Amino acid sequence: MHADNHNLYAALRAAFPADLEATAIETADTATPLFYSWRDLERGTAMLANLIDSLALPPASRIAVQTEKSVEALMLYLAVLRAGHVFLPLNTAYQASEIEYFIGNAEPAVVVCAGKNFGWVSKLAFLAGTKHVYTLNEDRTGTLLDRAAFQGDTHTPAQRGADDLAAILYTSGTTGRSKGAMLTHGNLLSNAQVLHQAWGWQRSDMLIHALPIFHVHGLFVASHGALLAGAKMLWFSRFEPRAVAARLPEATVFMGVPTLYVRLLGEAALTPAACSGMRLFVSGSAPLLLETFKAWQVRTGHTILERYGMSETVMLTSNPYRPEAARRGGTVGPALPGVGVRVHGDQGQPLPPGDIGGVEVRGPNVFKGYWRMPEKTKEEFTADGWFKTGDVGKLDAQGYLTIVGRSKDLIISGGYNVYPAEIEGYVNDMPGVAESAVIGVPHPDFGEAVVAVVVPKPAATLDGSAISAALKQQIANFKVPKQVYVVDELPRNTMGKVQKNLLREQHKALFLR
Ligand code: MLC
Ligand code: AMP
Repeated sequence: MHADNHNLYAALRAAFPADLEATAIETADTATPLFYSWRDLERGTAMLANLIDSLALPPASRIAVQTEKSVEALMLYLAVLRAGHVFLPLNTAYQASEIEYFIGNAEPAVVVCAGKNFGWVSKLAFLAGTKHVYTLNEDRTGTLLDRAAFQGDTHTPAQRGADDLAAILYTSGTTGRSKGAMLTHGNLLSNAQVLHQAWGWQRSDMLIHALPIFHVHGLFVASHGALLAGAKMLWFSRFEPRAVAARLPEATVFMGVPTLYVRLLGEAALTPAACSGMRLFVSGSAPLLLETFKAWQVRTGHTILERYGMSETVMLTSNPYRPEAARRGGTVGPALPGVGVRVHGDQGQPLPPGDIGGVEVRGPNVFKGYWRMPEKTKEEFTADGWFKTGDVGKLDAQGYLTIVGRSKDLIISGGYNVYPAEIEGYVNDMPGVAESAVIGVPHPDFGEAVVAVVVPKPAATLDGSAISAALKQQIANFKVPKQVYVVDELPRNTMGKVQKNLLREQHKALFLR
């Protein structure tokens, strides 16, 4: 590798252990376990990168991927980095109208999808001008690997600068439409290196990887952590609490959204003995209830380390790794080294410790901007260059951050983001609907659950379950409201604005009874 090549793959490759025959990834839920050595990763990603090179794509082409989780899907991500293009992961739950938007907006040169979806995905992609559509299935079949099989198994990582794009992650959208957060090789590598130090990653670690790989948590925080340490991963294609609990005795690190911890607590096999080899449990992507934090300590003898981040910034804060006693439940810890975190008031004024305001951040991890939205990007940064997270919080005298809420209208359900405006858009388009309000209410498993409150047009009759059923045909399943209420009118303030806080209060006990 050239000394000034900032290609993230090259940095990860440099961390592989000397013994390339050692196991890098073991699958936990394939029919029989599969063992991928470090050499397999090196060769497999070389073949995929050579296939991508053979397409002679324009620089920084987007490669959009909607496939089930597999080691080959992870290799595809690494191969896109290696070839110097831009990885665009898509949630497997997304349906046609959602995929149509992402493909139309990102204009990917290549789309990779599950074989079962090839018909509709390829149609959308070809209509949007995409030239290449491949398939990749969970069982390692599909045209992508068929084609890569003819490629050479050595490849020199493309020369990339720290500021060159590595990935686009679609996120947020207060107006109902997602924005593509552009992350660079430098953003991802700097954050991976900081976490490597902060969490004491070692070659002897074994990470249980049970998160999806289309979001920051599973794709970057977890995978980069293990790869940059040259540590082994035990790979679950989906989270099954019983199966994960059974493998805890072999592991040293686990990462999850709070729902994963809540579900693991339901397993009798979760005991101090099962966790005796563990050195680190990390939680993030949504608030970890103090109740879960404490229950975990009692059941396992371990203190969960909660950290905070987002698609636009990767990781921002983390509770301390050492000493374990310095991890404080209900807080997300101090800023990571090199990251700036401050809390400002409505008028942009700095606030003293303890006061609640908007969380603003800066650092080498902060993204380059929203894809093709320079105006939106500008709005989200302060005049002095800090990114406005949309989270509301407070810092204490020791610099620990507590997230107390969000100024953005966002629901986080089981670690997935749901934008009320997007769901309201679909509901409002249905026949007989005058207007709607979508809110998040407390849920024992998902943290928050999506609920819709809908007003019919005069003389129209609406049925809540029919609205849910219709939404299920249109949008990702986790976005579909768990409950739909039909009401005569929505509560409004004197300015005519819908008072969602009153609706949230009214329905707060819905799932807690
Ligand atoms: C599944 N369902 C959900 C849901 N996941 N409902 C609400 N919220 C969710 N998150 C519903 C489905 O709609 C379906 O309902 C039923 O549950 C079964 O679907 P499933 O796919 O079989 O569910 P399951 O496998 O149990 O998934 C639950 C889960 C999953 C918690 C394992 O949601 C998950 O992996 N969450 C992690 C998300 C994540 O990685 N976030 C990181 C974002 S990164 P029906 O009615 O259709 O049958 C980020 C930055 C940072 O935020 O800081 O990390
Ligand atoms: P995403 O857009 O999926 O990257 O989601 C990022 C958002 O998740 C942040 O802006 C926060 O609102 C939320 N988040 C992530 N980690 C935590 C945490 N530990 N506690 C509370 N909220 C969190």
